Amino acid sequence: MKNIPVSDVRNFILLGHSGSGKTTLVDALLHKMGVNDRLGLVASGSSMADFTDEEKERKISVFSKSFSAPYKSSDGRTIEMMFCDTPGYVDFFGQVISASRATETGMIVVDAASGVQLGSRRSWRLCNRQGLSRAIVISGLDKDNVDYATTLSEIQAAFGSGCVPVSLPKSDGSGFVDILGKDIPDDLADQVNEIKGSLVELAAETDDTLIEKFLGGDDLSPEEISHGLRDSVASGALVPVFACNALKETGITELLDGLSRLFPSPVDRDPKDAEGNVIATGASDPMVGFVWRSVNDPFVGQLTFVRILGGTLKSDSEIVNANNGEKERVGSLLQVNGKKQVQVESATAGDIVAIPKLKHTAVGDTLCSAGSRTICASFKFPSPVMFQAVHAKTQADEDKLGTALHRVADEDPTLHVVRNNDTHEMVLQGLGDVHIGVAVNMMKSRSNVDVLLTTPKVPYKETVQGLGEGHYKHKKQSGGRGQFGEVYLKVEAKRPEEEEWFLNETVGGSIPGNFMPAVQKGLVEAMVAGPLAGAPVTDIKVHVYDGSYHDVDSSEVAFKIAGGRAFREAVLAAKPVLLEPIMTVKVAIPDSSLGDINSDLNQKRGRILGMEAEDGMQVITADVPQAELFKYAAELRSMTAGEGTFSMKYCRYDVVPQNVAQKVIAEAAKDKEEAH
Ligand SMILES: Nc1nc2c(ncn2[C@@H]2O[C@H](COP(=O)(O)OP(=O)(O)OP(=O)(O)O)[C@@H](O)[C@H]2O)c(=O)[nH]1
Ligand SMILES: [Mg+2]
Repeated sequence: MKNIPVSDVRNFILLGHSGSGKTTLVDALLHKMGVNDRLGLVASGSSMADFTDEEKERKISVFSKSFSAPYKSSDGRTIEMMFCDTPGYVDFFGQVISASRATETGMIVVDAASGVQLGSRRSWRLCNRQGLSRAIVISGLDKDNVDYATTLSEIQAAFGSGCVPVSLPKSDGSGFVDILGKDIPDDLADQVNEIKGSLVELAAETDDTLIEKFLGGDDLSPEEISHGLRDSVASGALVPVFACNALKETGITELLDGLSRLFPSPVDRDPKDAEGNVIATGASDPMVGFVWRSVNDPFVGQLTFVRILGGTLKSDSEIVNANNGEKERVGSLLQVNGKKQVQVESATAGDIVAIPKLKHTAVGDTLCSAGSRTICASFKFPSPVMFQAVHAKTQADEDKLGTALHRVADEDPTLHVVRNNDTHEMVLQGLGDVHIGVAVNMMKSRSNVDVLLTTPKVPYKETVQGLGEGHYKHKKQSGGRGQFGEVYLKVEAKRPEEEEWFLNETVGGSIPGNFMPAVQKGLVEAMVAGPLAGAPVTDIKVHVYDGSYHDVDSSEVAFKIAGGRAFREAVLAAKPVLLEPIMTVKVAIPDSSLGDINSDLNQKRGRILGMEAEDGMQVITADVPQAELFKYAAELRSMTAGEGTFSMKYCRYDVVPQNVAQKVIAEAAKDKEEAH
């Protein structure tokens, strides 16, 4: 794709708390590398990275985007730099997880004014999990009341003493000093020497000649030191800490030089497949590419973003999707830098390219040369925590709703569209209200579909807790042939270990055997909508023990009706109750919110199961009715100033308390009335 050897390629993901300055830094880097002829600004909507309407409107990043360009470093080498900007807002963490699979190094941006935040820690953990090398960039040092030393010590306290500065702010505020570079101001000489000494000691762990040279008083070139440091950086023992002012564009050259010197290239790490086998990275090895992103481009259509791990991907070729065995035709290959798309002929290890119009490939799949088969581990994304029922505004919207929903969900593995067969609603599930809001806007802008969101209906069920009798005689005589069927039955709760739910206990042919299936059908139909709130009846056992028939007038229809009516009567007599789904939630919050969150969970009818400290947070485990949780993601965030997160999974159905059940039953009756 380019004339730069892969050993001179460096791939970075920028991650961190929302608003820490990632996009601003990417804009500064792109300006410095000449990709943009002016500095793009998030605030004025001119950012090269936050270019979509969604991002310009909200002034936050929503999508991960990669940019690459050659950089001529201060030591004269040309390095291909790739930066992937990611959203810090937790609703879009799926984007960050995806992008982390396309890169070797995580650059965690920390805003000097805010220090280490929850998003910084979340980023650190993700880099750990993915085995990425790490850099930390302290930005925003031009802001009021910030102090570099305080921020640095906060970083070291949070992430360890392996976080060592490699650039420092000048005392007069005029710029930054590259610790491994030249032109160190006198007033910083001692501090720089001390840091340099500790860096050399680290480097010397892998290179004896270096320490001898250093102790002998020889000047070590940045290249010598950096070369020795690369192993420590790759192993995570050293996390270089940079400082810059992205908005003022100072410290950017020092940052680019340091990044190109200290961090691994795509071939310095051995990429592995799902089974742990090393993937060969040479250009002539079989091609292996990992799909980390998919976008519906308004002009080009479906664009699949692939990180090449080994071999060469060529335009106008045939490849295979290793996950499903389907062949895929590659027409053109695109290098995408934000809005700019350039056609390229081929791509090798370390490159990120987009392939238009693949038919059988999804995010998380592996693409291979025809004839070879390597599968990389797919993603583990967070489960949804926000649920909204989606309704089309008009009939025209209704016709396109399914397609529009699937279009947005196809490119976002953290967004799910689930049809609830009990409530008959289409439910959009995501990671927060902003996530769902963006999906709704995209349905409008891409598919011109207007939707309304409502709190989803709870999939209640009904059952009984006692024994109830029911009887119905269906008798009609209106000229011609009449209708007759009479059924006596009892209902009671069915225990899980019992298999049979329908028991024919009639004697002497009081209901002839040929009408029994009709009685059963009547029961099955009545169970679809129980007598309390129209919810499905579950875990129930029916004993049909008597009845009567008429030689001429009895029919299947008559027995079906009699069965259904007798069943309703019996359920109402058998202490019927409403059941609701209960979820087990794990809520992670700072200590300071513990009291508020506990009392809120109590109000939500939650049962606290346990509490433990984890990663500096308190994690509460509780069983909470689903009805209380549809908007919990948003509520929790506002109660904890954005710091609280939670996950949940279905646990069981449980009886709805009387006072709540009465409201649900009244609502259901109102809905039924309105529907008539
Ligand atoms: N003064 C000052 N402001 C900055 C600096 N970096 C970013 N900002 C401002 O902080 C705000 C947020 O910056 P972004 O670059 O959008 O932050 P981000 O990390 O990309 O945020 P998300 O996309 O939400 O994760 C913007 O208004 C920037 O102008 C900086 O170095 N100095
Ligand atoms: Mg951003």
